[in-house]
Amino acid sequence: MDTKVLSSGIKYLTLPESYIRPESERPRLSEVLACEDVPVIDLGCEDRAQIVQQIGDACANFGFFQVINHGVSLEGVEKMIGVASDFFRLPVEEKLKVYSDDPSKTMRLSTSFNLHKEKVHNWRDYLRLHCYPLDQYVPEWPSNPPPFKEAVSNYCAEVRELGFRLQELISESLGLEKNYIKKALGEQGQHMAVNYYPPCPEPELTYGLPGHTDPNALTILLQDSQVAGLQVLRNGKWLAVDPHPNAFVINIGDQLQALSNGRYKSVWHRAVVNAEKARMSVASFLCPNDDALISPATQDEVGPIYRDFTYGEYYKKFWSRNLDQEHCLELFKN
Ligand SMILES: O=C(O)CCC(=O)C(=O)O
Repeated sequence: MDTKVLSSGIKYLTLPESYIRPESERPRLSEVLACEDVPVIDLGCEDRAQIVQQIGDACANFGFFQVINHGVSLEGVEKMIGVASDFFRLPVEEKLKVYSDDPSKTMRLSTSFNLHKEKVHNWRDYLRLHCYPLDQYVPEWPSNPPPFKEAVSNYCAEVRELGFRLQELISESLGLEKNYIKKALGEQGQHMAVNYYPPCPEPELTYGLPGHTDPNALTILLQDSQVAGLQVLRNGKWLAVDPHPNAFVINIGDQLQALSNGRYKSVWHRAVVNAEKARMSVASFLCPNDDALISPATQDEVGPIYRDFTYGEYYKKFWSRNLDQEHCLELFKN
């Protein structure tokens, strides 16, 4: 390959060798079914107890759900998508000004997942941004396209509010006081991955992102409204989560699985690619403070499943590995 990113303008007629998964690890797209009972929770509903109940059920049984009437403005979402698309349309030389494959960088355009740790690459470019506190990180964000910084900052602030609202509802659904999760996670960080999956010549042989769970607390995912690609694992089967109009997909991350002592599931999900169309998604991650001690919030007969750890320790471990390895949380089991 002669450029560092996939979104270089080069058209690939066959899949380069370094992206081809061994037979046993391929996505088997024809076997994937539609996820028909994906919970869609209306946050505009006046019956809070009902919302709490729905969220608790979704977290325990699915590890993810979608939300509508979530309070993030349509204008904010449209501007976010607009600047993200414009960024990936820039000439490759311009994009490469912010390229790095060093995961410790707080702003970078990169490709695949963790280039130096993985054996097979993934058909994805992504712009990864640290987003909180905004005044610390915005100055280093791309200034091309020109409206990027303003549109993304506004979006980040709105999504952060939604995340906190969800954490309150999740706390209540665990029988905890409303502010429990927010207090336990300390001053939370916020990261964003703007994912761009170009059309892929052989989607059966590779992934945009292979199956993984998110290492953070909560993920708020804006899916491409036109092109499907997100799949979740449920009862051993991969199910396609088609975009729902004006909804966000909410994923429970590893930290809420640990904090709930395994009651809530950090959902396995993956992104597949397709031959005709490029796909974008914008994942916003709420991350505990590095010093936050993650320990079970609730007592139950099984005793603590995981040892106590700080988020800083967990995050370092996560990025030292490849996505395809055993679940990172397994390494913290008692
Ligand atoms: O593109 C998607 O739908 C999933 C993205 C994702 O899982 C991630 O960024 O961690």
